[in-house]
Amino acid sequence: MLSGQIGARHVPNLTELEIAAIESGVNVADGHARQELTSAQRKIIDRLPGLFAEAASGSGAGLEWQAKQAYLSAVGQHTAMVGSDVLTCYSSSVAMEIFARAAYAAGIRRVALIHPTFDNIPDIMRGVGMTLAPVSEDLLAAGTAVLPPGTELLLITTPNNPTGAVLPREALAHWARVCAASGVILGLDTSFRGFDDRAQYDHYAVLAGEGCRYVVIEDTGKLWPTLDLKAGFLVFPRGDHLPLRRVYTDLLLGISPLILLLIREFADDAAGGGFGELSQFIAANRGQLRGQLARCAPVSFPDPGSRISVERVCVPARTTGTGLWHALRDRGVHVLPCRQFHWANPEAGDRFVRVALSRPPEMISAAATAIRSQLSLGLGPTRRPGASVSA
Ligand code: EGV
Repeated sequence: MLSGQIGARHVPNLTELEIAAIESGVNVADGHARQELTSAQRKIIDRLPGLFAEAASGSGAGLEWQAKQAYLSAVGQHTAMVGSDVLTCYSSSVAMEIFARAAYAAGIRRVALIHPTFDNIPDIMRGVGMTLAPVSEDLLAAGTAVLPPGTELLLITTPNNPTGAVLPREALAHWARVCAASGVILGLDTSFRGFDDRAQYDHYAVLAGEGCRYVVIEDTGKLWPTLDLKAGFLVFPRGDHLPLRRVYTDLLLGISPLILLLIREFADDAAGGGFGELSQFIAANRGQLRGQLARCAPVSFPDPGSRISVERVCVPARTTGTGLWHALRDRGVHVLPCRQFHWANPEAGDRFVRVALSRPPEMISAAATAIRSQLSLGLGPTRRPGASVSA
């Protein structure tokens, strides 16, 4: 059942590779936020003792409502709190696990899942016993995909990880209509939407308008360098009969009010200009990576429109994503190979590596330098004598 186990040979999942990267060297592997705090964010952190006291004395329910409201409105989801219930989890993966278990308990077995996407989503779904069918992100965005017969849950990551592809409003309305007409539940993982205002139209207004059953996973975890103090929100129509609250309470009573308070503060800052600053920061890192690689290395960028905090790099034909990942790792530079993102067709993912952009600019530059010099090795005559090969 565990997809990481193929016979006796262990194929690591992407998170295992990310953990290895944290230990040492240049880590542009995981998608967590590891850039410096902005000055406005620093001011919030400087108030931590006071925030701790407020969290300790405040009313739990009031604080939770404020945090949800602050975050959801900062990402444009103004009607989310009107017709939905919101359960607060320690991470979006915890929310996904709860969703999967609740869906399984309700008898759901057949899931149509966006392809490619981060491997822990198919792994969590398979882990509870679901059968998966891949649906291409392009056909989902175009609204032209045909759902496999018998689909009971359609699960879409938007913006998608690692491609940054966004499900446009018309496509969301289309899939919500299809789901409403056929009794399919529409699941969305919107963890990266804070980076891209094209994913910040009010999804809940569309979902409610079409009358479909939905479960949305929202996430603060990729946005702010809060040392993984974050929340995943599990959002569903009030009165829906999936046993989400029951599974949730099997696992959690709630999350720390200090985290909720930090989210309220960071979300208010985001709405008041912090998201603008964040997109400029990520765009600058993306420009830096693309610029440094475009000048020297025979690579291309398959996701020109992406605004999320990771960037795919297409490797030259003579190598693979796994090959480049391995060679870079030997130099102490950690990217992610992309095989596992293509969970139904790993070979297709081996054309790419993924570079995290939520890092200090110097780290992006060091990673780009290493990629460039690694790829200039073995190119024969084009290799410049004396070119630096160190990271
Ligand atoms: C990314 C890793 C898991 C995940 C990393 C991620 N955590 N597996 N619970 O947060 O894109 O690097 O999503």
